[in-house]
Amino acid sequence: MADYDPDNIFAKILRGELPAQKVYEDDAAIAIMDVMPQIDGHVLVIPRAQSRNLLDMDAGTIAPLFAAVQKVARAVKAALGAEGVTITQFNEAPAGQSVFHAHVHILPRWTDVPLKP
Ligand code: DGP
Repeated sequence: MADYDPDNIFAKILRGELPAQKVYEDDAAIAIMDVMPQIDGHVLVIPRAQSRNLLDMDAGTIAPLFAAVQKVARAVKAALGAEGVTITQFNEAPAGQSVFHAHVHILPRWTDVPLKP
């Protein structure tokens, strides 16, 4: 696996060098609105720790990251009146990863609302 590159977009957002619509933060992670949402309310949870994806993440980063994911998913579901929540996470380009700082997608879901292609 390639090394972590500190010049990726999410690292720049974490450092405050690029803007983002931040909806949550704690000591371990931030949550921002996705700029290319697959559905209204699409949020990304991004650990502050420098990991390329889940595969190189320290064990100590995983628990607080997924605690934040659960908190944000519950809040998104309640705020938008969603019927469910899809949570996805991609590891390396062939698996669909395009930004190489770890992140988790939170997608509120409704029975009759498909994801955008
Ligand atoms: P992926 O690496 O495929 O898991 O998806 C990366 C996601 O990040 C994709 O849904 C689009 C989103 N994204 C890319 N650039 C930016 C950005 O500059 N700001 C925000 N908020 N989201 C971004």
